[in-house]
Amino acid sequence: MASINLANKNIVVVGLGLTGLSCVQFLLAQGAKVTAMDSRSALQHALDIPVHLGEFDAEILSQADLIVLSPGVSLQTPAIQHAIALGVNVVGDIELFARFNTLPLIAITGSNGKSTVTHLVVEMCKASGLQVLMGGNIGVPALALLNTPADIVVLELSSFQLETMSSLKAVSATVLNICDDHLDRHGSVENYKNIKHRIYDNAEFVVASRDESATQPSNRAVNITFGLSASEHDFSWDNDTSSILYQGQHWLSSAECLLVGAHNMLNIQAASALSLLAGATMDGIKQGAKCFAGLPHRCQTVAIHDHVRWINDSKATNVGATLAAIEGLASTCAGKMILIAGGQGKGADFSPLGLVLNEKIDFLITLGQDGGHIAALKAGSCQVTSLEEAVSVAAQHAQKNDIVLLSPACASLDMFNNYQHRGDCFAQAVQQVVMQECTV
Ligand code: UMA
Ligand code: ADP
Repeated sequence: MASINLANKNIVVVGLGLTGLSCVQFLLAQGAKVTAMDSRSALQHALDIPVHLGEFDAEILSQADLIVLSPGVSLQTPAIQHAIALGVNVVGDIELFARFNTLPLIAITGSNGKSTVTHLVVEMCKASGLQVLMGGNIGVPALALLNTPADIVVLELSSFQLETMSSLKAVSATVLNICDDHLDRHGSVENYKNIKHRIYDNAEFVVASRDESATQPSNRAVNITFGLSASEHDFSWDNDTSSILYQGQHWLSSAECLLVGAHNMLNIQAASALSLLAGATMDGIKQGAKCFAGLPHRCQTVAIHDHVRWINDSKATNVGATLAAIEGLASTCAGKMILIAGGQGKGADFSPLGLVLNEKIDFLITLGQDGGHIAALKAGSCQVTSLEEAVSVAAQHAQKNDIVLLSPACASLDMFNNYQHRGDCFAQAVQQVVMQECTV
């Protein structure tokens, strides 16, 4: 895709978080005339450009040559829609990145597993001797990666970022899975899926799940599939030997990997396919898969006390992630499964949790804005008002060989700054319970 001449263009950057700041820096370097906006009236900044705080100024937006929208700001915001109606072009940072990037790119999206697969791909490429850059939704704005020498860029992309992007050209791209998420922003799961599929538009190679048709593009073939079902050609899973197969042959046993759970075996398969198609070696891919121990707040054991395992899966911010955690852990649990869930549901339908809550969870504790909707799915569940109380109730019920799992199926923002804060509070509350018990 052609880069664009931004010199002397009147460009408004909306949202001054990580993305907005990276856009301002990039656009100024391109010689653009940059104005910024943010709804936070008390925002502190040191920018030497006009900055409008508080309600978005529709007049300024409608006179822009281009609006660069942060992913956290909805395209449906009335002042943005007004500007679009008047013919102003609106893009996100990933569109700007796509226009200026010159490196081969691996692009990853999906409802769950994005960060895990992104890190796996980075490890696999590095172990193959490639110099790798990583960014996107993972916390490093994509534009900050431009002009850094490397062999390949790996981007984690959210639906918010894909919604304002049309030119990305990946070597290999995937939609890992689709479940209800961000429906408060995207309206319907169909619209959410279509936005995710933009990642395939100009991709050279496509990686998708064999077992989940919603991940497969409708207008082109998938180059390598992954899945738990059998496949003679691609990556697959052999339950009898607990190993990943490639083209029907044993490739990597789960016992050789630090990651655990069926969902992570899928993540390894997807990352392997993406890396292979982008030029990584089979040896490097295998080495990367073996050495990656997983990320904090994703099915992370934070304490084992009196033979009770406490697991922090705070990053499970939607139903699909919680289902994957319960399915993955229940098979390893010799005692009872106690689940702590709830928070901000983002408009999701919780009913897919019903069966698993009743078959695999022995005791359910809920909290937060939408905790009541989850509690309603299982008789005898307990609703609490804080995470500390949830941990204390769990401690009263837990016995030898039990697992206490925080896997909320919801966003954290009703009670915490973010999922990391929620996970840290959980780990702290668990430590307090453990210490109290040790001193009794
Ligand atoms: N803002 C407004 N008006 C609004 C909404 C936001 O002015 O209506 C302002 C806020 O006051 C704030 C700024 O916008 O000053 C925040 O911008 P942002 O929400 O777009 O966040 P960034 O700091 O730019 O971070 C974003 C991603 N955040 C979101 O998409 C919400 C980060 O993903 C990403 O790491 C970063 O860009 C770099 O690419 C985080 C995330 O939560 C991890 N992503 C969501 C997820 O994974 O579920 C999609
Ligand atoms: P994302 O970046 O998409 O949020 P993460 O890798 O951070 O994904 O994992 C988020 C949550 O989803 C964690 O709770 C994790 O246990 C769960 N998860 C990871 N991979 C998968 C998968 N392939 N399918 C379902 N859930 C998953």
